Amino acid sequence: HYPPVCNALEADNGALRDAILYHLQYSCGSTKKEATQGELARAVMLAVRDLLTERMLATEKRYQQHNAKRLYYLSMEFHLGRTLGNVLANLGLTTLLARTMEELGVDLEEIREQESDGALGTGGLARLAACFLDSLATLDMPGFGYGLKYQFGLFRQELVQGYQKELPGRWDTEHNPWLISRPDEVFAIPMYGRVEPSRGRNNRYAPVWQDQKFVLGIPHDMPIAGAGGKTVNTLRLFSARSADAFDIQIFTANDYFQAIRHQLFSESVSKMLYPSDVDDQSLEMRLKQEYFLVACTIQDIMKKYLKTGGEISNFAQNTAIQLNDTNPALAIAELMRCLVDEHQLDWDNSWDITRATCAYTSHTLVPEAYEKWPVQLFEKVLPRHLQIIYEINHRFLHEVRLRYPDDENAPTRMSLIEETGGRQLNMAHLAIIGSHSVNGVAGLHSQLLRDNVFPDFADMFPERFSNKTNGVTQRRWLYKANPPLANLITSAIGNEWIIRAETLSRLDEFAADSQFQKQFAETRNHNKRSLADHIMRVTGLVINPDSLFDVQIKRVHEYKRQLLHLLYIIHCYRAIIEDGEPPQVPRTHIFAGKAAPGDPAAKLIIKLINNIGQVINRDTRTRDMLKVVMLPDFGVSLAEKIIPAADLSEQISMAGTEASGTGNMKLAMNGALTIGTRDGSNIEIMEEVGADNFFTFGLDADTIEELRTENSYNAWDYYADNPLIRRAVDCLDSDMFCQEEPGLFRDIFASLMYEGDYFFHLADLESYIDTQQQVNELYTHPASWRKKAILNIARSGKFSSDRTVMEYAETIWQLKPVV
Ligand code: DL6
Repeated sequence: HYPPVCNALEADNGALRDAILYHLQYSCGSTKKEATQGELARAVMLAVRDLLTERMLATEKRYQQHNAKRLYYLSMEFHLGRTLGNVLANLGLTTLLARTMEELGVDLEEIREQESDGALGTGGLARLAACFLDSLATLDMPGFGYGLKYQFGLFRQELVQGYQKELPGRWDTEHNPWLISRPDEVFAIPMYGRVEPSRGRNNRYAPVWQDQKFVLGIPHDMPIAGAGGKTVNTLRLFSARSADAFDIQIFTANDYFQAIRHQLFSESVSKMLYPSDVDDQSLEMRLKQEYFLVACTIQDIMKKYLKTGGEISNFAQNTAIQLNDTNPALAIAELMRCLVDEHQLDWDNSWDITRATCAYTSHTLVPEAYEKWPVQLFEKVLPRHLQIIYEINHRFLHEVRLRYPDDENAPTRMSLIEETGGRQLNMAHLAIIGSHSVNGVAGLHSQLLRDNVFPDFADMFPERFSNKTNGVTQRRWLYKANPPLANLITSAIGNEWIIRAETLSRLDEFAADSQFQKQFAETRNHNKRSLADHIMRVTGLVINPDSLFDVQIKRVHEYKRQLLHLLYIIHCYRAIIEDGEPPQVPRTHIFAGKAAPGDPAAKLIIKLINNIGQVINRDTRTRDMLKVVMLPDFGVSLAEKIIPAADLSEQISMAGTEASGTGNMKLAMNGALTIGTRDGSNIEIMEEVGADNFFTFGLDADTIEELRTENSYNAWDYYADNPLIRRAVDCLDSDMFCQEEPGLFRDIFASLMYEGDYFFHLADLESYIDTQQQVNELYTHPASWRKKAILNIARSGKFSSDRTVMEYAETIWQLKPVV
């Protein structure tokens, strides 16, 4: 169903103009003459939202008529980016709106720039969730996102003298034109209090949770349009409101200040995404908000289900819940509570329903990312849920003992309650036990989950474990982000690729075609020049648009090894200034990424990138052979500018640490060649595009694991053996890049040389430098480079999130399109 038709609008383009002017007057209280750019943007978005709302209502009606099974995708994070451009692209309205705006004397681009990125989360799982929503709607599947409407989204990053500074994000959740608030559909969420034993029906043990504090959850719906606009699903975000009326004490005491304090207490639940590693207070807030999300969601799902006449016993046949990592894993305990306490179902039936409904995706191999809650805190906030978790654990450990009678440690290893280092609830264990499916997000990741992270569970429930390699939506990341390339592709193979990415393979036959290559080079030059302009505007730095754009854009974290890339840059710099050896091709190294506010090591790496850039960019000896740029405030919109211009994609995490990566897919889909380790989905990208069209280097995950287990890796060996490595690493011990703050980078030197180089930088550096040399050589042969770049695009079809979502739908959710 692509390209879409915009129905009556195409026939009567005055309709869109009238809708915009209507909203300008009645929603913004302004006139065409007086309106600010912000008001114009709001009016445009509201007019477009009207179109979505009609379709959203029609979609819901269709789902009801078909009594369709629904998927609820629970995630604490959704990283949406800007919505307007995406909706216009998916509805095929871009040209019509541009024309309409022209008639109104307004530049559509400027209007689009007014919108800030919807960044409700930090991790790659947040961006993945947004891609999944796009694919679900495009595939006409009843799949709904459920999350929180944070007042403050992901922080905005500024670079002040090279240091990351965190400022409040710009996404306006209060007056966001895309959100439809539903204050009448409020949910009351209990927390704290205590549980009293009691006897219910048939003298059955029926605990009563009492003296709770209530927080109200207000839903806000964001329409999510699929390509062609036939299906418009929703992302439902909850905000927290005070529930004074529920708190009899406050209500009767009539104490104004107490009431306001209570209001603040309640509303803080959705203020921001709380980190769990800062202090006890934010840990408690984090627990409350994770519970708030799952409790609002389960109440909402149940209400909708019962309203349409559903029988509780058939709940799982009609409902699938996907847990986006462990953050929403409490949904398992909450669904049990709802079935047992509120619907008086017996335990075994409730457990069968819960397990058949829930499925869990893990997105990490970083041990600290697996959530654990101190039992004491959990008991204070969610006393009834603790009882339920104890009961789940009790029954589960009984099964474990029966299954592994000779392994007396199995119950300790698999328990939901960890007894060492303070009693803690292990949420990954809860997620595995309470789900019918557990998946990783790339082949290697899923294998490591089975073999290293959860071997006991994989042994006990082998049928539960599977792999679902991630994907990204080609509609945002190619069609919308890179119009010159998208148009070229369409002119060669038609536009089916927009909804069937596998048809990109038709480009294979154009890879060696000199005319196509020439046009491809033109799109690339155009994009590189646009990015160079942007860099000039933001940083004041002039870069050579004909240089090789070497791009590392992702969260800054030690395991992603921005430091390895920096060591290579230092190596090149010293080769120029000391050996008089200019690189074979001029390069611009482009970095962008945020560090977690509580990660000092990552923050120091950001400072190092900036300082290296400052020294190198000023040094006239490097002329325009070598430049280093750090662009601030990485997010979806910035990625959309950088990716279409990238020549080389750096995916250089230590093997065995990156669960999958999705930036690697976006870059390959846009024709960048990858230099990458055998980690995460790099492995599958290399398999798809062919080893000849991918630069790989470094130790693999097994070797690293082996060296670690034998304790036989010693960074000093590499330091001693290779003078080039020594020369690069020594710079960090000197003040070469920190004249004004002597000794600033010694901690980095120490982490490499005295603290064991946990992420094996030195072990991989030589092979990385050699492989970068192959990159240079290939770049001096433009026809060969372009051929490989085109082959990367042609063979990236597998990495569409449409494929990923179809795999989830078929094998986990049993979800069908409702056309
Ligand atoms: O699955 C999406 C994305 C993966 O591509 C990344 O490799 C992985 O790091 C990321 N994980 C997270 C969660 N937390 N941590 N750490 O965002 O998920």
